[in-house]
Amino acid sequence: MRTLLPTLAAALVAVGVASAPAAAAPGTLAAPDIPVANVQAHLAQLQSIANANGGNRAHGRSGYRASIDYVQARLDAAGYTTSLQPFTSGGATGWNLIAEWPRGDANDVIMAGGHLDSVTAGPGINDNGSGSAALLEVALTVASQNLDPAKRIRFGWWGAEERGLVGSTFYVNSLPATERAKIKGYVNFDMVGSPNPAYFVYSSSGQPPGSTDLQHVLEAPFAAMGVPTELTSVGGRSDHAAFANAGIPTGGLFTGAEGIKSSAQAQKWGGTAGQAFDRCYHASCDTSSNINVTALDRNSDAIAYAIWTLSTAATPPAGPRFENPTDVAIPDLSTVESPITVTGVPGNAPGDLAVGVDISHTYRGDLVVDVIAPDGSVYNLHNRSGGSADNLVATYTVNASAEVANGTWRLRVRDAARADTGTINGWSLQF
Ligand code: DPN
Ligand code: ZN
Ligand code: CA
Repeated sequence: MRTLLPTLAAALVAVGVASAPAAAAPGTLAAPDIPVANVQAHLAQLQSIANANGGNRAHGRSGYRASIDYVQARLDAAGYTTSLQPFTSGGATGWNLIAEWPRGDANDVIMAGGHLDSVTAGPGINDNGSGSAALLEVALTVASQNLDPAKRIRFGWWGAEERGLVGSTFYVNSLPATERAKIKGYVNFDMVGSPNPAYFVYSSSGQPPGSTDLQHVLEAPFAAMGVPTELTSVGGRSDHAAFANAGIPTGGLFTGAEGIKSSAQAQKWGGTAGQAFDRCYHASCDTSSNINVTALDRNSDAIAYAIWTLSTAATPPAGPRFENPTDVAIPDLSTVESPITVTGVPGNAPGDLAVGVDISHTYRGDLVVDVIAPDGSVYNLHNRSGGSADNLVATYTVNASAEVANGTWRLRVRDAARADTGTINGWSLQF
């Protein structure tokens, strides 16, 4: 049993949340401790389903449909509004299961999801029974606590992830633009009980603006538990990808797949160095015994913390926003600038000035990007990281509280290496 309360205030400051969750009374936890035994009980059900259906829960097989039916029945009984979204892949029908907690602002949606299908080789208990079961138990806890959030909470259990992110891509592509715009963030949970676990949080680097807040909200509970985390770039390997492609902020948790645990990682997390995080990844031995219960427990609690924090936080009142959408070419080996003139903002800039940057470039490791305050003070945003990845589309938080807000701010971009070039598509300052 652990409490997230002592560091809650610090965590909330870290994510820029203005006030504590409305439901938290003094002396109670800000987010419930999810009993891992309940998550394990869902995993046992998924294992039984695989056992009764030829050993797997894969797209197009009876074990997938039985998995959907199990999760949906539990959610329906708890008061969720659920729906199945059918799609076709490889000549077989698959389904996404969408569940909404029918409270909070329907125009302001926080989504959490993970894939429910396994590979055909085995029952897929860590990949991704673990994320599916943790999400289910958190959803049931939202219901049992009768959570009354400011935002609408929507859960997704995706089909056919293992065939190439098919279900989640279908879901996002089916949403009209007005519906997409209502989704303020998506957090993904794919493999959260690996037997030789890492504690990875999806890095916001290269993800849509706003993803940094999600990264922080997923890091905070581990900090409160005293568990070190590492950032990981999961790229297009799981179901957050479709949301990111649509410009929706994304984040997630991951305890590792076929990657090998280093000795430094074994030292801080325990487990076995030189061995895969999950030796049964995509194999027949990904069964109920292929789970590290401590990792499953910590991740389930972290998911609950994120859902509670994201859904109950009042959106902090936004200050004025300024932008310069003018294209500025970035020739090879050159320095260019784009100005924004700020007027009518009294006093100094905030400690969390949000600087949105949208740069197209063929090699972002070439770039040094600074924001320059009206008095000439330089704040570095990006210094040649990211290697051969292209474009730099990100929002940076700058402590600009020493700067007078009014005046001309400049985005300075230096291309410091030969060959690749780009364009500043635009940038913004959110006070
Ligand atoms: N997408 C996972 C799978 O289903 O195989 C593996 C994975 C999950 C990789 C999360 C990276 C991050
Ligand atoms: Zn997976
Ligand atoms: Ca260059």
